[in-house]
Amino acid sequence: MSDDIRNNPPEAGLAERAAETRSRIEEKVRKQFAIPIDEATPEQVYEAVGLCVRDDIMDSWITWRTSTQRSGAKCVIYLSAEFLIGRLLTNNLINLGKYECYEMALRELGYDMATIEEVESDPALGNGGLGRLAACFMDSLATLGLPSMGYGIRYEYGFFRQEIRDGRQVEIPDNWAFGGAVWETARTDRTYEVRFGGTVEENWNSDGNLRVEYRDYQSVIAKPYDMPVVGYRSPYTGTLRLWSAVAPKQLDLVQFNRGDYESASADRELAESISKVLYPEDSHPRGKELRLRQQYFLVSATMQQIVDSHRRRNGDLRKLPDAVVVQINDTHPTLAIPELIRILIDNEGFSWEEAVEIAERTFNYTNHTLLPEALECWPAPLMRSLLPRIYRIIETIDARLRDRIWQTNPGDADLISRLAIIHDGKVRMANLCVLMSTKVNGVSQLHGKLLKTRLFRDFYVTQPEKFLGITNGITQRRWLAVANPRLNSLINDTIGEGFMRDWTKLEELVPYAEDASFRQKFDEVKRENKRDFATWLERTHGISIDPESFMDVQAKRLHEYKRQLLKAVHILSIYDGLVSGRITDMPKVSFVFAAKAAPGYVRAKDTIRLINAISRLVAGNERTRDAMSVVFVPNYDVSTAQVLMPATDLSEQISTAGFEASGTGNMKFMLNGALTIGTMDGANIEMAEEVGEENMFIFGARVEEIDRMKADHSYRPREVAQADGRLQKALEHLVDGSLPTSDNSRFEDLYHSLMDSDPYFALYDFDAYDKAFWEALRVYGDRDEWLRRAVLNTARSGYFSSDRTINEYNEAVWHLTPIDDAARFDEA
Ligand code: 26V
Repeated sequence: MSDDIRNNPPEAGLAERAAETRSRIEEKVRKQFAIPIDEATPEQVYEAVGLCVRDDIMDSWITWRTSTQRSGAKCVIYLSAEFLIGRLLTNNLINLGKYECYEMALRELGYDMATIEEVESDPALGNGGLGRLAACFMDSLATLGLPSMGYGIRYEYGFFRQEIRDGRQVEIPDNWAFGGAVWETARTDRTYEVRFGGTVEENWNSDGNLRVEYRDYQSVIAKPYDMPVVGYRSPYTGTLRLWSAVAPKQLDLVQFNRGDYESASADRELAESISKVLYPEDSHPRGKELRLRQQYFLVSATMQQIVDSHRRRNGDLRKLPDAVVVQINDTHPTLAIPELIRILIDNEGFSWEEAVEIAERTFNYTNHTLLPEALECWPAPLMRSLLPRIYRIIETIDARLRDRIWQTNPGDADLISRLAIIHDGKVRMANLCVLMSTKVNGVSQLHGKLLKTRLFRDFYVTQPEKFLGITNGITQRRWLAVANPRLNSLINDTIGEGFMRDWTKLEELVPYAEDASFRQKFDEVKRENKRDFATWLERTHGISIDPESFMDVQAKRLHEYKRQLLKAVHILSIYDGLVSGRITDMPKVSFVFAAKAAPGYVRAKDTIRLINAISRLVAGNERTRDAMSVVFVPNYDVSTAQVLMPATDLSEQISTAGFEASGTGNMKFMLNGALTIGTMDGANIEMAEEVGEENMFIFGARVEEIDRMKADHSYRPREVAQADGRLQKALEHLVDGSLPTSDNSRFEDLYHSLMDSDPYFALYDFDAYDKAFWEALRVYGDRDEWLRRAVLNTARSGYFSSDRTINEYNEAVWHLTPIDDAARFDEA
């Protein structure tokens, strides 16, 4: 990456600073590895550079941490089982304003920045949208100077690495920490004990206080690792604290002394397995005991620490909600609520009413999905035996809720069964969250509305003020400055650098959509990004792609509701059209997919197999191979997204209306100048409001239409297929043996899922999709018109900055004072 394209023109003093940085890097290599720099490997140089950057961060981190703590400013705790942070070196350098300096220093040492950047492992501590959102939020919180801490789990193995063998997904363990440790600081001084199992005994003292005794429990020690979160040119540095599970020391000793070596090591293994691996599912929670252990481990350590620090600093735990607000990221951290109640009652002597009141004022809950199968429910017996005290507290919450409903709606047993926390032998985590939170939000306007009218309707009726929609966002630092330096500097050269800190500035680009010379430059950026992507794809995966072709990209988790299958069947119809001669003048198109499937989700994995078979089919036919190609990019992760999105022409956002809560990939593509082909779902609706429907390719059934078909069971997919010759023919490929697979297997299950039930209305929307697709290609043929729309998409994407999102959370939910102001208060 050359100097001039990573924003900031070279300034006076750069050479001096680079020279100083260079000697610091050399010194680090000597001290760290006992070698001179010219003997260092890229890995060693990466580590030395990382440690230098870390040194640059430390002072501001310490200063701001202590000054926020002392000022007593209210702080948000973002509690999440996932933080999909991606690589940190470039991001931190850009946010610090030191990218050019380090790049120059490295160049003088004979290294190029791109090589060093790629040494860093990409910590995949999340599954998809929900985890990446948490990372974007941390960036915005730090940039906006809002006092914040993220709390999560330091999984030893993150989301699996995906390889494609014989067209199938193979999962490989991902040991990210190897090489990623540069950014962490272990805080051995701040460990907490988390207890599982055993029995609890509740006794009332003579003074009328409850004494709860825990016996025969297993202990696990939670050890925190802190990572600095560097804000963009912000004096504030936030913290991400990830807990790692270790076995308590005395565990070995007691049992070893008894000569019970086997159970000593079994217990140790059980304890340490808690933070071993991220569950690679995001819509079929499987009720696994280890997952419940993970959840409680995260929230118990976090809540103990929060109460502890508050007690030390403020003394009065009644004031906790004035000092701390907790945001629960989906239901995974729900147990934080009963855990806080437990700590307040059992350790701090609060009454039930006081403890519940404090908890209700402390927590807020974000829901990320409407899929019924993704709603977490834990078997009551499992929770009772693993977390006896927590289960008792949930039972009490549930009993009191039932009493209240019985009083307000006497005899309405149905209402009770819908609202209850414990029902049918299961603990419903979402109901617990909604009941106990101050605010409950969806992640787009549509999603917020659907929470009120569907999922939480019964709660909404009695507490409408609780519910809101806050549309997701993405950080422009990572998704433009880091991922697309060319477009970033074109924008900087045109309207100045203000956009990095002020999302409203981007719309100053709007008039440039009419400026032919600007469009030309915009086009050139896209072309070069496509070449970079093609080079990267060849180098990393040995896959070739024509950088001059139209890039049509669907990149996201693999799920039926996201309808990769609709796209795949449509590609088959194009194949047929080219072979039969029905389609003649089509620009060369590369259909690019990137997606990981949950290891146990058979239909999703089958869809990957299908896409790869189509890829071979197309490449094997001389009438199609030069007109199109189908590329499956393996191992979709944050780093892949960073090279793929800037190179995309057409972004596929084609979920069944009413199923995609928001989407955030859609926003990243938009920011990077892709046009969207999409349904009126999630945040697509708001994208259309921002850029205008005429600058997108909107198609397909709306929520109301889908709802109607679901209600009256009127949809007959087979009839839809039979009425459309092209669709019928395309579908036949799945079962007629024409698709090349290594074992001659076919795709009967996928075929029947579409023909017999098609729960996500893929065939229903096929024709509308087809028309929208050809319209997109038609517009692409008109270069000026396409570019005009592409520029407008970038220019109108500012609204989707996570800075806007975080400001909305702050105004509606958290009520924090930005640190600059708080610091001023402190001085006064
Ligand atoms: C569920 C489970 C179940 C148990 C195993 C681990 C696990 C991990 C995650 C989930 C929930 C996934 C929900 C999710 O990622 N939703 C996505 O959230 C994005 C951010 O709000 C949003 O843009 C996407 O539309 C939504 O699908």
